Amino acid sequence: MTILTVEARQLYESNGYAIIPGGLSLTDLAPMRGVLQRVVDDAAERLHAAGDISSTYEEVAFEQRFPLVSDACDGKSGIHWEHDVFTRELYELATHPAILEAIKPLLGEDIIFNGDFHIRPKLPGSSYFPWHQDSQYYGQPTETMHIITVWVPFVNVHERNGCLSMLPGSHRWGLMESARDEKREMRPAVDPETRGRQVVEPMQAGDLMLFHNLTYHQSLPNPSDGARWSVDLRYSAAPRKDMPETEQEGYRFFLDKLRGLGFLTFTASGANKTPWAEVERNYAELRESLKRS
Ligand SMILES: O=C(O)CCC(=O)C(=O)O
Repeated sequence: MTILTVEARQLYESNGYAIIPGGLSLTDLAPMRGVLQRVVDDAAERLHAAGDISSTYEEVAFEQRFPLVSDACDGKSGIHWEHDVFTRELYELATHPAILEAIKPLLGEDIIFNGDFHIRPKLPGSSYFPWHQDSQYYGQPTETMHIITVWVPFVNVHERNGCLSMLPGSHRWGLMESARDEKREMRPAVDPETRGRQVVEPMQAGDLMLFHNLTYHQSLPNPSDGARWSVDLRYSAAPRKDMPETEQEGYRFFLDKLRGLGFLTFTASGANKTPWAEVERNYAELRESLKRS
């Protein structure tokens, strides 16, 4: 069982992030990789049957196939990553004991999965995902919360295919001013590199990157010929009545916002862990109620 070593915990606390090498094995990743392959396969079959692409590229390797499909249909694959992969496999990954044991020392025994997760096939030719603190996207009331992103690469990531780059210690700067650009991506009002020195973080498939909601991070361009596949999963301590009022306010604001965006929060650990059957039912109800509203 992977646990957060004393050293990794100290790194998380001083830098605002830590990597756990080999936190998940390739066997652990296989079911979710299978879902991603299935989603790409279904899209390729559908687009091919509609005459939108001339090949399904089924012989092509995992990293190269989606870029080819996406290119052939001008990026209109019709895949909604966050919804099409909300499966039992995703649930099993999000509640994997290795991940929960890694974050328990930082969040406590009772953890919620916030529900907002992102599958990111960063395509060849993609540029930087710009510097940001996640709370700039979540909203100001979340500044007082502790939200951990667990970023997991499905392939090896490095400087030549868009790995993450971090600004150590930036989680102590508070929430910095930012505004959205024309692509709806946050841009910092002041370049954070004027205040800190970035550390580029190559990782192997299955390594876990844990980072704080105020830690500045970006991802590098991807000049390779393969997609950089990753998932980011987000967690908080289950809200408690003895938390400071500002933090409780952050939870109310944030969990409401996530729900409105169609993300289902559920208890990921402890005696009240939500079983998959209930998660599946609640998710279907949430999607249905959003469709009606
Ligand atoms: O995966 C990426 O390219 C960016 C990830 C990121 O910014 C995040 O998970 O908050």
